Amino acid sequence: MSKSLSAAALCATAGLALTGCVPGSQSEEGYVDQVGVQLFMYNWNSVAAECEYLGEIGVDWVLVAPPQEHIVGDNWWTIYQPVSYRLESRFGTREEFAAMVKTCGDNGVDVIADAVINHMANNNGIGYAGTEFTKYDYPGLYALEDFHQCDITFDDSIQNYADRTEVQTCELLGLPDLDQSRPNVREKILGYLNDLLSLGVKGFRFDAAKHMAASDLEAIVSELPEGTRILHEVIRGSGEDVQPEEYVASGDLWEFTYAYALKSYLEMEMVVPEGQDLRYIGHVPSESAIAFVSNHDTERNGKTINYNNIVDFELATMLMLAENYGQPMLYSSYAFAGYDDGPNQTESGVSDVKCDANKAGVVSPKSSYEPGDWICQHRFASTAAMLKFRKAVIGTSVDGIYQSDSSYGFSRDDKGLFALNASSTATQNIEFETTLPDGEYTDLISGKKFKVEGGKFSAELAAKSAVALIRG
Ligand code: AAO
Repeated sequence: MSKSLSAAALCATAGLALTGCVPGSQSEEGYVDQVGVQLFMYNWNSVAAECEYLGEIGVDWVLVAPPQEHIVGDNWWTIYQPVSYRLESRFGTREEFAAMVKTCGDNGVDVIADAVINHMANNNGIGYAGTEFTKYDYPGLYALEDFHQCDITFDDSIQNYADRTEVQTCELLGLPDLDQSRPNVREKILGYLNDLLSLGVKGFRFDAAKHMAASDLEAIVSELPEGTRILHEVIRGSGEDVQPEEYVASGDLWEFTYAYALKSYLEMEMVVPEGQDLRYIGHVPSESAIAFVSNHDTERNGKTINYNNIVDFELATMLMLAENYGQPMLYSSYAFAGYDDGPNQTESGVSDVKCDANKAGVVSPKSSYEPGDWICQHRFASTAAMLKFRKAVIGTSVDGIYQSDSSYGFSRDDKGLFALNASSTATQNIEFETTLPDGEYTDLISGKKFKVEGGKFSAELAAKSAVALIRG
């Protein structure tokens, strides 16, 4: 059954007032021509092993997990509790990390490291590399005075996300909150980031950026070498005082609203609301936005499509790559039974990733996965096809938007055309005017030929399928 949501309903889905929904603008500035991938929980040797393929299909950067020493345990989220800035973790040693950065660089893939600089571990104990610590005391790094003691909430942890002071000085999930306005804290953070840069890392995802004052992050970033990439994680929250746009001055931003909208469109088998298109769903200006289908938090909290609906995951990824909003980030991960479940690991750390690839390096999507399976979404044939499409249409605009029933399509000037049918049951006969000149075109997804005649494109689209045409 096809359903359609109004633009206002979509914005409400994303937790926003309609007035907050502004067009994203495509610009030649920034990194909009690039495509990244988050390889979640891949150990360093496994990231290195994937970089040759990533380079071949045209992925520009890979986001790797936080590399610093963390608390011990099987849960995936141990890596978000730093104990020290030693590069020794369940993903490998400092040497393995450095070798991975080099291999990826040799294949034209930049490494961006997830930097957890908002807080330290909420625990007492011995870290993965053997560092002894207690909450608020991490030997050689930070002591009690380096942390905020907010004294606003009953347990010092954030209760009210609408309150800026609480969000930025109380503890996120009870994690001891570093005070980034202190010279000692800035110096230690910069020491860590510069150490990673010295190994060839090209940039950072600032984890929990919302919980650090934008001005403190600007001060830290201004001390880093020019050209260091910064990607802020600031989840847009309705009615919250701290909004993503505050951080644009010092880096790019994940646009969560875009990912939520993709889920709505595809799962509800609907077209994009009349008069709207996906470019109007992202709020952060296109040149500063990271568009994505899913990430490691949202694939667990139900806000975005995950591998359990692999058909929609694939279609959403295709649509994102066909569009021109922001810089797309692909996502690749493992199957899990419960929220906390980490990937398979042995005493020597997270097990190597094994993608069930054919000779061409391609992995086929499966209708179901066992916990612990690596999905290897980045190796789906449709992703490689869409990266080719993206390359062929780079710099063109999205125009001639077609919306009907469950189908949605558009042209990319005189270079390409993309169309999809979101219905899970019905074949759709589509026909629309296109800016493509008359002639024969190849669908990069199926390899089939299609014609544009009399300025119109027409096709029969099977349920849950897409075409991506370029000339030839
Ligand atoms: C673990 C345990 C906890 C324990 C803690 C300390 O699970 O029970 O208290 O240890 O002992 C990860 C895991 C956590 C784990 C943590 C530390 O996710 O489970 O805690 O490691 O090991 C907020 C932050 C955002 C953060 C997110 C999880 O703003 O930065 O919470 N994400 C990053 C990482 C994440 C990591 C951390 C930070 C910590 O990506 O993996 O945690 O390093 C609203 C707010 C958001 C808020 C969310 C969730 O979002 O706006 O700011 O994110 O709620 O609380 C709509 C709404 C929007 C809402 C969103 C999501 O969009 O409009 O307002 O839905 O519901």
